[in-house]
Amino acid sequence: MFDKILIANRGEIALRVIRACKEMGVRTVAVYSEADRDSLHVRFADEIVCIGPPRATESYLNAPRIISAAEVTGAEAIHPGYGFLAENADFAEACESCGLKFIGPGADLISKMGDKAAAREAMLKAGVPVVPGSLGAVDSVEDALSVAREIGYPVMIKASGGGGGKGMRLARDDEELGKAFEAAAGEAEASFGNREVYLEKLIQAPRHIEMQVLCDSMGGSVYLGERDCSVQRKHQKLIEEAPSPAVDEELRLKLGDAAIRGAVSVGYENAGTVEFLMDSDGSFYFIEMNTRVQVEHCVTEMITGIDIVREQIRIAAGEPLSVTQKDVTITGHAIECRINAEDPDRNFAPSPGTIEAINIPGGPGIRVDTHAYAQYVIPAFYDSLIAKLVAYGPDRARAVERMLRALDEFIVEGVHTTIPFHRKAVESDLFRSGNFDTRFVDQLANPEAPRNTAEKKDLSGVHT
Ligand code: MV4
Repeated sequence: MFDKILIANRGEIALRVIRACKEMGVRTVAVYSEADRDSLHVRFADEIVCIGPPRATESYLNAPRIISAAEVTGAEAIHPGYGFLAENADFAEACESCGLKFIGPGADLISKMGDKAAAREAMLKAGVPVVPGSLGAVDSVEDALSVAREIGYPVMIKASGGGGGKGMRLARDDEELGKAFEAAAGEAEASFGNREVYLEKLIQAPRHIEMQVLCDSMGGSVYLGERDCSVQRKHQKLIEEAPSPAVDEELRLKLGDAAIRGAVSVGYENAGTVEFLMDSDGSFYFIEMNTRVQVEHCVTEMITGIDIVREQIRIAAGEPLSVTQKDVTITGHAIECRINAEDPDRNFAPSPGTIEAINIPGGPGIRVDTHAYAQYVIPAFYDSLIAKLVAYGPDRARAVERMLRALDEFIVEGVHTTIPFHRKAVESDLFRSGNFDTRFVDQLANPEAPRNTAEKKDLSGVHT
């Protein structure tokens, strides 16, 4: 096991990694920018290194400064958290070439799964269901047109270097495809330095279902159940839950088998998330694989009792997984609300500033992962997440009740937050029914809008 780990991140996830390290007797090094001098991850780390001014490119995105901090403190491994350099293959490569263990999959896997067209192709070859579309990238409008005619419109054009909704375009006919192709390739070139695009048939009103996997360095691999992340706004997840109200035991076995088959076939190591789109008849299709611990990993931890960050560190240290598949059981239901310093009444505009007062919820079944405290100054330089409020109950209905009770207790003064949005969302009949898809946020805002799908069965009671 490592003696000392450097956490190349900030905020709640840096604190989360420090917590796992402390429980394992591993010493911690926090890196921080001048804007985070008073942040909690700095307070609770064993050693701290200021790596630069607030701008991320001068601090949390600056690989040489992070690696230098590891060298001067004698850290043996680096945990990247999520965001920043967590899925940057060059950073992973740089760590390894400096004799530092990167806590995550190897650089080659990061770049392979980071190329969304190559990831698709690898999953297809592994027998994982993928969205009907092009085998890999499409290299001309003619190629795109022939694929579109084969799979049928409407189609999605996606950037190989994109992911998470970045660089996606819809085309409903040949004319739109011709225009969208050039625009998508141009935007991909500008955004990702890679103009490659691929095609997928549009899955109408999908649910966003993702499967958590853990693979160690000696062939051990498990899936920890799915998360339903359909409540998202502009590709930013707002509410996640585990298990999904739309997944029963039979479907969970299929999703888990597909996720493991895909992970093993690409030689995956460490924690990973296999993302699927699921349509209303329960068919599911691979879209992406994320090679990092995700913001929403907490809901999976609550229903399985497995510490995902602890497993990541164990795997990186060459130790076997603590569990085999037969040890993984799903008990109860967990829901996570992302509390962002944003103003839902002003189009979720960021609302940085000083937290004048804060009351953090507690009591039965409540977990709050946060770096916020009274008088903490939320910087404007980074993402707006200030807390993850997780409510756990023996079933979904109880988890909903608890979440509403906890949201009432969660008081933050001095900045706007998404708490009012979450209260409105979770108490809605649509959310309580469990019978929604990625159109949820729009439907919540426009309840009268026609829902152009046949009324589906109430899923609030679905429980495995
Ligand atoms: C799709 C899709 C429908 N059909 N792909 C990919 C990244 C993820 N964050 C959103 N993605 C989607 N990919 C095909 N072939 C629907 C989504 C999607 C979505 C798209 C637009 C607006 C909001 C969305 C929310 C979840 C999923």
